[in-house]
Amino acid sequence: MKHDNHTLDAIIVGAGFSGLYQLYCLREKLNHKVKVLEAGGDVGGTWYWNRYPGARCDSESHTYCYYFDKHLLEEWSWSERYPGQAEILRYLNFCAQKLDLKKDIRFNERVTEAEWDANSQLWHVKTQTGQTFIARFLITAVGCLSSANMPDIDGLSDFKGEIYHTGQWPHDTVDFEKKTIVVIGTGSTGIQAIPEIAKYAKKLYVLQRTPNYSVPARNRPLSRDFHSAFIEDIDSWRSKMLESRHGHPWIAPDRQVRKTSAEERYRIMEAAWEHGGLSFRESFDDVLLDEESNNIMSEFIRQKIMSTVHNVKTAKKLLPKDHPFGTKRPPIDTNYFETYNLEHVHLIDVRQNPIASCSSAGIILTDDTKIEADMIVFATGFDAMTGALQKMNIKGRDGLKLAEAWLAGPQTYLGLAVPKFPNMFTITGPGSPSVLTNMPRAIEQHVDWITDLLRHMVQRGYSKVEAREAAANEWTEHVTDVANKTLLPKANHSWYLGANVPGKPRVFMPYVFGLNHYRNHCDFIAVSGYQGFLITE
Ligand code: NA7
Repeated sequence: MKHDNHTLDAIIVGAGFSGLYQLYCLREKLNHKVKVLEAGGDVGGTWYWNRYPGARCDSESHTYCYYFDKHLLEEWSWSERYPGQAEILRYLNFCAQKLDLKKDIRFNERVTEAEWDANSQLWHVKTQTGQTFIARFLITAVGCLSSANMPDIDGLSDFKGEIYHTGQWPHDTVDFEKKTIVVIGTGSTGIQAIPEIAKYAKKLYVLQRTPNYSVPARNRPLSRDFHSAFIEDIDSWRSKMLESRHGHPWIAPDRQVRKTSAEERYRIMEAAWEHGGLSFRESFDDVLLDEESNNIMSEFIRQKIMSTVHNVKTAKKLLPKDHPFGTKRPPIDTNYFETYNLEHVHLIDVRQNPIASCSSAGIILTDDTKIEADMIVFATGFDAMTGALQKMNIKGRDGLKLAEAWLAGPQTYLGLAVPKFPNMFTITGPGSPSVLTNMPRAIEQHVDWITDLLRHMVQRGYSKVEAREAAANEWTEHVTDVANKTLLPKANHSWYLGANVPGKPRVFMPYVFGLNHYRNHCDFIAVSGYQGFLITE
């Protein structure tokens, strides 16, 4: 593509798993001139920001990594079954160094505005430091869970102690020793952080709004032998992941909870519980489709909670009852429920007795209970999937703001492109399988697909591509339809639905039908000449 020296072929926003791989593909495969703009001070994305104690990936290490380059797989060996935050960060730095990526990344460069210029047919991208970058393509690689959700609590600014959000954790050590700490939130993050904070705190108050299901992770060290066996068998691991709906190396057997005898299903659940991890849900294939089946599995977990937590009143408070298991992102944990057996850990139900305000000394509940604290940790999640995109003030054709285009919920074609936003791609955007998968598999699929499309354009002398409105409408309707065939939209406060952020439209955002089916569909779209896209010179 022809343009002057200052104009880039592409700007990629974000230097996490997606941005790094997209940079590599465009530079090495298409010889494109590319810059990555990254708000953080280094590579890592999610793993750069989420440094809270206990931060760990729920996908297994040897699957939560790039598969596009055999050397990267061979040369890196993971130390534990699930990778901790620091190890993932080291891994991404290793990849960035091996592939010589950092020279094309501008760190501490937060995008504040991106506008499509119809005359030049280029994107003008402004950053917080006052720089403007110009490029033919804008590719967002901002992650699905990167815009922190901070509740608006009256008087919070009066609080004299320390305040942290898990998604914006400081780089300096946070000292919990001898402190009274309040943790708000019991999603995946809270469930990881609470046992770790409890190890050091003098007193820990957990403010729980919705009790959550959680399955033991059963983390453990990985041996050199494991790594050697894995390397021998990479192709089989890869194909298992590609065949699966979630990009994990396991596939739910053709087996339904309801149709399995009580004795047999108990045996299966017990074995899956002992094995630990996200595959627990996959031990039957109807858990997210059939209410009765789901309830049997949910009840199994409730019994586990009752038998783990010694204090019956506390155990009952921890029982999830208002949503079916798996309809909110299911956490996996290390000693989460066991932590409530510690004398200095107190569980407070803020659904029954909500947070009213904050004073200089701590939290005040609606019934006027005062919880004095030295520190408040918000594990309150994210404005998921759309938050980070909308914060960038992206303007497409005729000055249309992305936030306006998505007023009633995100509208995308394949989760990859948005009508009226030409030459823009959203890696793992709303409407794609993304957060329902083992992310690196979804990311590699998106990046490969975008790269192929750009190659197709270069080869034919095209310079502009835009999703057609009708195709995006049809896709968005399809995303909703397939979600409605499952139990997933039944969780009232799920971030999948945007229901955790006040005022956000309730639309089920990720694509439920499975990464395997999604990949086939995207391949079909490519082979058919990029149906649903308008591609022009
Ligand atoms: P989540 O899963 O959105 O969890 C946030 C938690 O914070 C959840 O328990 C919320 O309760 C609670 N919350 C949010 N706002 C409030 C207020 N105002 N008062 C009390 N409690 C509140 O975020 P995570 O960071 O744990 O996990 C996000 C994803 O990261 C995770 O699913 C993995 O994919 C990785 P609620 O359930 O809404 O009642």
